[in-house]
Amino acid sequence: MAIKIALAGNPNCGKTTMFNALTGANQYVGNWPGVTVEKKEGKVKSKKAKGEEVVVTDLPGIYSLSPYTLEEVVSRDYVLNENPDVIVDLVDATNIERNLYLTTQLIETGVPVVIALNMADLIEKRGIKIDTKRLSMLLGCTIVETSALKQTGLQELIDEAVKVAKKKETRLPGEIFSKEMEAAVEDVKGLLPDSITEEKKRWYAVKFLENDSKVVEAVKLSDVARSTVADLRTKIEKNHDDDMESIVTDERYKYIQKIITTTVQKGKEKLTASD
Ligand code: BGO
Repeated sequence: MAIKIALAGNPNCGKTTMFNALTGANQYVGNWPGVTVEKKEGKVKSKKAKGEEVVVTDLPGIYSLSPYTLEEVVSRDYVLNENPDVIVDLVDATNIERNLYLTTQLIETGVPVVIALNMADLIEKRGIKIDTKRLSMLLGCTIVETSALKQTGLQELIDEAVKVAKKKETRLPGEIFSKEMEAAVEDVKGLLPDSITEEKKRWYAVKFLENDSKVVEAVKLSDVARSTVADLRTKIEKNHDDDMESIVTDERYKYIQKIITTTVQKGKEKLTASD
């Protein structure tokens, strides 16, 4: 069986450039089943694969794993249901705060993540300083600096992804939310059916708290479990005087802000992507 790498990231993070640089002529283009969203897959080489085939699937560019756009649904269905061995998450180093919003959600799916810190060629030019070692430690995943444009770091990235894929070791994320939210997530995890594997439970628990329509439809809970989730949601929403999705979004950004403060020094304001 081939090693499956899912390439994920925000629009404009350089995913198309990266995919083309990685796969060259070895790619085929189709559509995702049932939708008119383009699906691209390609083969890559890695000595670490020891003869096994390595296939990269380019997921649509997205900002979040919400259920609101076709691209988001296609991406999350692939990550959760098609069992990729590893996610390579492209993070635009010049726009790190926004990009990490998706990263925190990808990590929660339980699929191992390797971060490609892309646009690395612009880091120095823009006077940005990133403590990748510390950032990697805080997020619990390896980070490889890449420039899809200048084609640097690409083989190292694939080798690292294959290494992580072969280890088959999930590193569950540390605490992201406030104590109150984390406690609710733990409670909901305990209510989920066994059909959801242990490593995926956190992602589903957050989605149940958010009342994500597609998840609620796909995963049947008992009446008691459903009303327990609803009670937890109502209590937190009342405490915050806000709706759950906004609370989760706010807390994610607070977490990102906290880790960014100790790992990233921003430089000059944005020049163009090709500088
Ligand atoms: C234009 N470094 C730099 N400097 N730029 C990069 C890198 C990198 O590592 N990776 C990608 N880019 P996409 P999505 C452009 O097209 O791959 C650039 O949406 C331009 N075009 O070249 O399309 C890449 O697939 C005119 O820039 O991203 C592209 O994720 C002026 O980032 C842009 C300036 O890459 C988005 C940039 C006519």
